[in-house]
Order: sequence, then C-alpha cells, then structure tokens
Amino acid sequence: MYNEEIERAIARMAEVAGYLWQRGWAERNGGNISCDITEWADDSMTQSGSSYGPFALGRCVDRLRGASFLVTGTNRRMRYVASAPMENASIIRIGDDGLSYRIVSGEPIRPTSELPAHLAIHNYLRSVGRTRVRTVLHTHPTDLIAMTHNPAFLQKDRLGTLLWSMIPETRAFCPKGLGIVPYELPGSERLADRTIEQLGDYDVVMWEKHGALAVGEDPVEAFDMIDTLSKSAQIYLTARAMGFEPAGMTAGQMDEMKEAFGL
Ligand code: 2HA
Ligand code: ZN
Repeated sequence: MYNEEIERAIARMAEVAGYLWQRGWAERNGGNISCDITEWADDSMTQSGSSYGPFALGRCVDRLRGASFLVTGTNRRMRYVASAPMENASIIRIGDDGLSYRIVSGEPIRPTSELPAHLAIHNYLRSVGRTRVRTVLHTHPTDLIAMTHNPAFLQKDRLGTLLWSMIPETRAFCPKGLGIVPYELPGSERLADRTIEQLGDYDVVMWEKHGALAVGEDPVEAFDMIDTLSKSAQIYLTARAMGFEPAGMTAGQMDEMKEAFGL
C-alpha cells in the first residue's frame, strides 16, 4: 500500500512496539513512537483520498512545515501497534503554517498525547542538523522509572554514571549517558521544553517518575539504548536484592572503555 521505505518504517515501528510490550514497559496505552518520514513521503501515503484536519498545534514548529511523521495513536496499545500498526498509528503532515497538521493515512487516528514533545524534539533535531535522527521513542521501563523515585539519583549524571558502571556495554552503547527531566505534566509543552534542554547532551533522558525517552536513527536504535540502560538497572537491583551495594566498574575501567571504543 505504501512505498517501500514507508512500509519499512512501519514494520520497524511495529517490531519495536512488540518489544516494548514484551518488556512490560507498555501497560495499557503507555508509551509512544514517532518517525520522521518526510524524505520518503509521496502520494502513496494518501491513497485512500481522505484526510482529516486541520488540527491545531499548541505552538509553531517552524522547521517542520510540510514534514510528514508516522506516529502512534493516542490511547492505542503498543501490543496492537505490533500486530496491526496502521490501525493504531497514522501518518500526519504538518501544515505549511507550522501550526497545524492533517492526518493523511486514511483512518482518523489521532496522534499520541505526547505529540507536543515529539514534534518539539523533531523540530530541535532539524535545527541542529541531526537530520538522520528520525525517531523519538517514549516508554515506561519499570526499573529505570523506579530509580527516579530516589532524589539522590536526580542529580546531574549520577544515575547515568551508576548505570555505566554496572556493565561495560552500557558505557559503550549509551556513550552520552542519561539526562534527567524533573517531573512535568505528561503531554505538556513544559515537558517538551525541558526534554529539549537535555537533548543537547544526551540521547536518552528519564522523565522523573514517568518514563524514558530516546532519540535515534530508527526505533531499534532508540529501543536498544533504553534496553541497555535497563539491563544496568536490573544488575543494580539484583545486587541490592542480594543484600549488597554493587561495587561497579571503577572510573579507570570506564575510562579504559572510553579509550578503547573511541567514545
Ligand atoms: O501515551 O505514555 O506519556 C501514553 C503515555 C503518555
Ligand atoms: Zn508516558
């Protein structure tokens, strides 16, 4: 139905939606995914002939005028995004005014409640020239969220450094560490703004007491970084459950990783 590139983007989104469900990170409608598909946009997206909108955006997304996004739907379940992606996600096109969008993929599936954050992030990524970073993924990883309930872990780089020290892979595959966004109302412009503040330094951020958000070239890359951090959180938790504080890799061992992998 869609062109090959868009079909591939849909398949990747569905694949990762399945992982989020299997991981237990997507209770009910938890989490959301968006992919910038502007590069591949063509008439195949609007084959059904019908489109819905315009719907107003809260603010202008200047760099996204005319851009197209594949976005999971509000109130839709990740487990069904996995099994029937285009019944639970839609393609939207941002208006030339940068202030509205239309749903162009046929079914009137309204985008995620976190659309303000997703679009603000895509807008930001374009503004800094990171045009290959096309995916924004938000999910609810239980272990990592639990850690944000400890105020000590909310200090800058404290949680990221601890997680790096649990296993070499995390230092290697999540080289920028983990940003922290203090609690804000889900779906709010303030949450969007505070997230962007962190994305200059980090590709993964924790929304305090809410969830993780990652940017990546595709949904798999974004998922893998959160999955790696979650592995570290599991090691930490397992050690604590066994009754001891894990020693962690030393700063020297982590520096050695940094050198060896050119991080
Ligand atoms: O999509 O996870 O943050 C539901 C949410 C909101
Ligand atoms: Zn959420």
